[in-house]
Amino acid sequence: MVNFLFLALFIAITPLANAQLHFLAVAAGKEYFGTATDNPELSDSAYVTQLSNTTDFNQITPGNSMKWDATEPSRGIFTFSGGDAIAAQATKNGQLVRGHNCVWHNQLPAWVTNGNFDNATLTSIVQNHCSTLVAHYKGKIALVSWDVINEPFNDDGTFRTSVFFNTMGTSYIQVALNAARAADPGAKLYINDFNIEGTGAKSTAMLNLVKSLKSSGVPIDGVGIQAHLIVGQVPSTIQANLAQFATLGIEVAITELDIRMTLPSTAALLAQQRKDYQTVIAACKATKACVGVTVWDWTDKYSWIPGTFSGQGAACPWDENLVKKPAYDGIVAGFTT
Ligand code: 9MR
Repeated sequence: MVNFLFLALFIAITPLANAQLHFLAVAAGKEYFGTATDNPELSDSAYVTQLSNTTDFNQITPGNSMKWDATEPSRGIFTFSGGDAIAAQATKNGQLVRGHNCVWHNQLPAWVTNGNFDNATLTSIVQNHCSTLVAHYKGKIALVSWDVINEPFNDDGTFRTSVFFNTMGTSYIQVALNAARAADPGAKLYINDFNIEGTGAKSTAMLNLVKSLKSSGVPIDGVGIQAHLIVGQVPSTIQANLAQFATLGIEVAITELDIRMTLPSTAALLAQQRKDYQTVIAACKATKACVGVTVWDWTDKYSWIPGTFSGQGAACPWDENLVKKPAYDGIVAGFTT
């Protein structure tokens, strides 16, 4: 109660320009506002200062260091040093963590991709990987959720081919979810994907997958909506789409938000980006089941976008010099209006 009064007072006296994203998220009924981060960035002290500003970020997601290539580089040999460094950062700051991720077609060691395992062997490999990874962090960090399955669909809503799908069919999904549940019964288990922000074939496929998992008694607590978006192209159905997921009795989260543009950035593009951030945040705010929002790093200095989409960038709410952009005010407006 005292905390709540303090928070209410803080928000009341905080001018918009200094508004704090986590406090505003909580005032809007959410559990967290957070950001991705990555191990190489932790040696940048100016970066770490803002990463540790828990009035903006009370949640972090490791961008890479809990993935399969980092955590089980050889079969049965687990290395948690990178993930543990992010976990230690979160614990030091009192921040929540989203675990990311157990099973993904990308960033796999060659021994998994090229192992030619049969169904039974790969099943036990997936089981062992998920249970060892999830068990390692159980009780060590303030975990909000695990992305147990990452990016299972193609954009047309068909299942993505991968070593897992090709060998095990869709059973890899339930194998991973069951293993994660057994390893940490308290962790919320998510399936996470991109291009499911608006209604459409891929979002429908995700809805159908969740329905079928639930009807078979497979544990599933949430859907992560990545939201790697493009300035001026936020789907107009985003709020309706979030509402559809909510009707399944699960939670949703915006897990990897960034909104890219073709460079150079202009005042007009930054103004549109501000609106776009506001639209996404407002959709989460309006959806009770939407528990939080994570940006896929907070500064353009460490964004993945320019390295993947040539000529594009400026996708984050802070610029390369760690200065807030209009997008920051868009997030504030999304939570407060
Ligand atoms: O941010 C991550 C980047 O540093 C890696 O190079 C990349 C490799 O695939 O993965 C990025 O994170 C991805 C996330 O794990 C899943 N959704 C898409 C993200 C951007 O590619």
